[in-house]
Amino acid sequence: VEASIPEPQRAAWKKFQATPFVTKEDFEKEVVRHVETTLARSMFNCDETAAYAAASLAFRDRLITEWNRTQQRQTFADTKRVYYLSLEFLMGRAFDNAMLNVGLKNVAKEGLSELGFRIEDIISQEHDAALGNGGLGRLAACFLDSMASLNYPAWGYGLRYRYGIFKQEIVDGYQVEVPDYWLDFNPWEFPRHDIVVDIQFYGGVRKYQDEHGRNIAKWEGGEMVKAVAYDVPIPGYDTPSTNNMRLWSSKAASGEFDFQKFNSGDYESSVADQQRAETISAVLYPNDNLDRGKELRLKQQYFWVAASLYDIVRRFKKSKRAWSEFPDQVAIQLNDTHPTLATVELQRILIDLEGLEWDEAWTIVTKTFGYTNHTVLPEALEKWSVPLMQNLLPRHLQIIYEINMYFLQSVERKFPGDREMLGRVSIIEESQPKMVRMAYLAIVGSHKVNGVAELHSDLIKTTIFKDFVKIFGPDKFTNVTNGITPRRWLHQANPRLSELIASKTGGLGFLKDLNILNELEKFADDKEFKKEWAEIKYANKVRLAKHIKTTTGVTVNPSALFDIQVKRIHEYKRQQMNIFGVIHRYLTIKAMTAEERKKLAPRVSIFGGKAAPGYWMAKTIIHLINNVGAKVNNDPDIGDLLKVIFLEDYNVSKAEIITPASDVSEHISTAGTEASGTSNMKFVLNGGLIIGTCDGANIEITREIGENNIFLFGNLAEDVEDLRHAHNYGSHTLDPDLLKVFETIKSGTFGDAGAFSALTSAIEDHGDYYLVSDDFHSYIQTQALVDEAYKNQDEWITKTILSVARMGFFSSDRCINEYAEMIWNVEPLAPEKGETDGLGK
Ligand code: H53
Repeated sequence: VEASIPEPQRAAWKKFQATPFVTKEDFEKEVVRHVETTLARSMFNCDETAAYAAASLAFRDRLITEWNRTQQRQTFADTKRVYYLSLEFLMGRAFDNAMLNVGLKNVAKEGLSELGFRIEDIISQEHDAALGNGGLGRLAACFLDSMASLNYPAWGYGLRYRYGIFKQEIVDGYQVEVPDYWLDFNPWEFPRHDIVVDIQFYGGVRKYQDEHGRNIAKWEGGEMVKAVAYDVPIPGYDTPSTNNMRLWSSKAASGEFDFQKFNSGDYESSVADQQRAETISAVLYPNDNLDRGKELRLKQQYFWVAASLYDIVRRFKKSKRAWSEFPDQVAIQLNDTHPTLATVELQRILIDLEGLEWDEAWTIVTKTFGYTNHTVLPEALEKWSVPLMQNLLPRHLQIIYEINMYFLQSVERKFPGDREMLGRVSIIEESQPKMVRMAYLAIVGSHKVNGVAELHSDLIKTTIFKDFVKIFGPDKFTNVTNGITPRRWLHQANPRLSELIASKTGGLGFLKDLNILNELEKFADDKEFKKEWAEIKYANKVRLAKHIKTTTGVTVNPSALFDIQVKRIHEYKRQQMNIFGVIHRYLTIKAMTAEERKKLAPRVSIFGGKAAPGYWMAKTIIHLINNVGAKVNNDPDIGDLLKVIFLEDYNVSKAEIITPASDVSEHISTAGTEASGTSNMKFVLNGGLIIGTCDGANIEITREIGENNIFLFGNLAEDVEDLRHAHNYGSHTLDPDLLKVFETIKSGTFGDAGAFSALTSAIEDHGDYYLVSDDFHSYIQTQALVDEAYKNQDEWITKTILSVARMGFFSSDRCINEYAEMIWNVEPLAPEKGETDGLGK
């Protein structure tokens, strides 16, 4: 407030306030200004990198002006805000998205052209912001886009990793990890050196009574680290609303470095302090769906959560409201259990720092938080060792014990004498060492818990969280099926398809209300329309074929059926089943007569995805795919009938090229293991069909688009447990076709046979946990159905049109509205028409 300009002088501010450019000329002026002043270059040394930098800065200035107005509007309106806490935001590129969302891509295109550049070349200069592993991080990014586009007052809070997810290189068929140093030049962030929070670690707790006889707990000593805010503007589509993603970066509390130590000759330790602090936000852990319990990860979690809550609480306190109103002003969503310590931290702030009573504080906490669960995989459920937490966060551990005590007392009241129940639901697992079960803590600390697809939300209620449904009642548990933003995943990735749809549905309105796609149904048999539709798919396949050629050297035929599986490499996602199927196809073709071969639809099997660096089995799958490719692609007897491609370094910007080019994509996880999946939605929205299991969102996609338009196969989730039991305790006979594939691998057809023994023996000798053998036959049969169906192009195209027409449900706008209504209780705050600043003047 003190920094506020007094009323008489505000007129000058208003007169000279920044005005976002709208014309091509103004844009060009801004670009040239940035080249000549910000970058200190000129027209004589402006390459594409510099042009990208200047054009982005021009848009950044524009965004930040709207950002300021949006924040002022929200502050003046003083309504409830949402805070989305996520350790991952897999944003991809920002420039193209910014141009499209503010509706100035054509202006920029023409402006850049007049300055001597092609916009595509400029867009491709940008390094992906890859602060995430896979689905969870990309979902957070889609949610930010939707929240801004729907005018919700919402902030994302995350960590500003110096290194995002590693870059993947394939060397001799093996994955090699290369660091992703992405911050070299990032025009999309604003450092806020004035927004700095002190974060405490280690130390101890002193308990005493104050002069009023109240019990006080004081967390003292230990280590201090600074959290510095970096803000990234998030522009909404077709609205001036521009939200904020605030990322925290760690810095040594003592400043840059300790000159005293330095001067006294202790150079090494003066740098070490600084480095230890900066390590906290240095790197994104590269595991997807796997918890490894590393101390630095816990440090990251607390660092981020404590800084974010300090910020949120500070903002709330400015309004001078009573604490009881906190949940009316603040909704915090926990994206998975990673930010669960936030519930404990808020409780600590309220009781230790603000002097509230335990019960009053805990009521505020539980009303504030919502928790989204994204997995049932046991290896992904976070647990922290009690000794580790005792050391790093002694006060928080005490509070967790107290939360648990009150919780268990309430369970005891509800289920008197049920000691087993108490053991099962306790937040503390009585193991050696004891562990804090973060999912249980998140449930107890939130008012709503949601899964991310119907099957998944049902599963968590009947399996991992069954007891909690009995304790809290079923209403605490709900479902919000995931979605994707049509702005990036249709309009940006597939501009021609978007244009065609716009020409038939009366403009780009479908990007704001995806149900408008429904109007395409009437063109499902329209000859002219189908022709254009097919031409666009073909062009997208040509684009991908070019990418394949330049990155792998392999020539693929764009008329072949493109069969794509791109996602993190994981045994549960079953890329191994896919590559075994490819080998089976190879063997089948080899055994075919020339006549039979003529009838076969040529196929390109395309894979992409990263393996966690420590996940040996996943790396072996990548190795096998590459070796199969090397063999098949060079077999003159096979020619165009089959090609096998592994695309290096799958990421968001590559997904924008890959997704529009599929005929079929594979979503073939063991039933009950993939919580939702979101790439399935992207592929269908871009006019590709799916081969998939009855898992995650595949089920709802089927419900929406109709079972004639999807290739489903395999065992159902409800049968998985029995099958696993039979593998281990009954007789386990393997599929004969699969055994032939194994024989071929073992004979050395794809190089060193020993290299792949872990893959085959997981199935032959170790119980086939992911049911590859059980599903293999139906997988192969369904692939044959795909072959047959693809031959009838006319029907195939109709299927893809009908599917796209029925995908409205999977917009992330629908999800966000559901969260807003069911969980957050927040309303959008739309800018008024003609509004020019936050004062409404
Ligand atoms: O979250 C996606 C789901 C997907 C699920 C994924 C996910 C991660 O990427 C990482 C950790 C985790 O617990 C879950 O695997 O099924 O679509 C978004 O909800």
